[in-house]
Amino acid sequence: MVFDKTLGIRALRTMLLCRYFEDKTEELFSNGVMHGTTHLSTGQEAAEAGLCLALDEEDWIVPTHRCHGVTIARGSSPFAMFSEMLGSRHGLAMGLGGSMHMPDAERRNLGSSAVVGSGVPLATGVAFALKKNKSKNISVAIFGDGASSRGSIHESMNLASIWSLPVLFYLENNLYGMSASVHDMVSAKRISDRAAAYNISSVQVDGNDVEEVYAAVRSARESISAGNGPVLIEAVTYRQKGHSKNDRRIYRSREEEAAWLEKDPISLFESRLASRGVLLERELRDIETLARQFIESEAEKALALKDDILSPEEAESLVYSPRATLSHALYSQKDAAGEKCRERSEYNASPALKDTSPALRSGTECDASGKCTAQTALKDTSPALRSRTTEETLL
Ligand SMILES: Cc1ncc(C[n+]2csc(CCOP(=O)(O)OP(=O)(O)O)c2C)c(N)n1
Ligand SMILES: [Mg+2]
Repeated sequence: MVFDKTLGIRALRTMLLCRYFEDKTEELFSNGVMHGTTHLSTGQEAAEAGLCLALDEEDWIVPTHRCHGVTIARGSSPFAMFSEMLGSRHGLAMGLGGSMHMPDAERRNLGSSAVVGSGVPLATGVAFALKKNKSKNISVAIFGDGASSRGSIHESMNLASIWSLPVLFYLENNLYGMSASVHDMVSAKRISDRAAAYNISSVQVDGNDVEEVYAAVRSARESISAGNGPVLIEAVTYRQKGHSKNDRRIYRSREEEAAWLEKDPISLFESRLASRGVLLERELRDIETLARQFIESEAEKALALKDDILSPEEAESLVYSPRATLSHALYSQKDAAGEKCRERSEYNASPALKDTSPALRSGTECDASGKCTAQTALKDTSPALRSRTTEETLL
């Protein structure tokens, strides 16, 4: 597929923002300004931009732990992403999540988890909801080559196929899962071949070619949205940096890395735009400069506000699980009242535990059959839980 000038500039700018965001993140980690860990997707920009540009604004995505690029490409604010990693209240998860947790509901991004492959069943569930609500939108389950052997992904593909769910299984095959080469870890010649076992159509694309990725996603999206069931796209790419920080990459050769640098997705696309006469060298440099300046200024804003963190009380009011002592106290009250609650796990889910629910306090959580009704009661009385429920209903 050949992009027109508008889409070409958009794609280039998106990829540059992803690249410069990762460069800045690496710098801030190396300087000890950011803490924790981070997984850079430098080199995978075409796979990320090609995917996101081809989606509808109302489609849902569930990224992986290596989520920065896809989050940028989906249109999230780099300021909010830097803030997330710096731990401030201005972050996408108010600083509670960090590098691997960047949900952005406005952009239909459900966020990722550190548990490899865990987003795939979630995205499949989203697809189920979309189908139930007769939506034309799709859900995208993003996962890596390492994750591709996890059982939950195969269960998801099987169900999605049986129920003909509107889900795009998007495999970012960057050739490694930590230090393990895909060639040593996956028995199939191509990972995407596995889709056939679930009666799912699949295609393998050059994940460093933004136009090829975009075309494949557009066509898959069209088919999925028309009700033809799931599709799997395998975008073959390369992570140019280590798995996470502190990875000296002793499991692969410098020659291999150099060969893939030759196929850098941004350089390739810039040469293509120049050789087609779409953009002059000078225009390419201007786009680069503007993208870099934007990322720099977003980082500066985030750094200036990095100490603006949530108070412990605010942070606690945002987590699902109550403090152990609090939930233990509730169990004790219940036992003291001689009531048996068979579904105790239902006590764990409430951010509103410190909230206003008289029902929860009065110990009337079990109905005659022993079923816990606390959640229902909370839904009626707690604004916090009510709004969360509305969000869930939207799914
Ligand atoms: C269930 C689970 N198993 C193992 C890990 C440790 N782990 C973190 S990242 C990773 C590699 C994932 O590889 P891949 O799916 O290819 O994604 P990539 O890191 O290459 O983007 C592993 C094994 C984990 N976080 N969760
Ligand atoms: Mg991988």
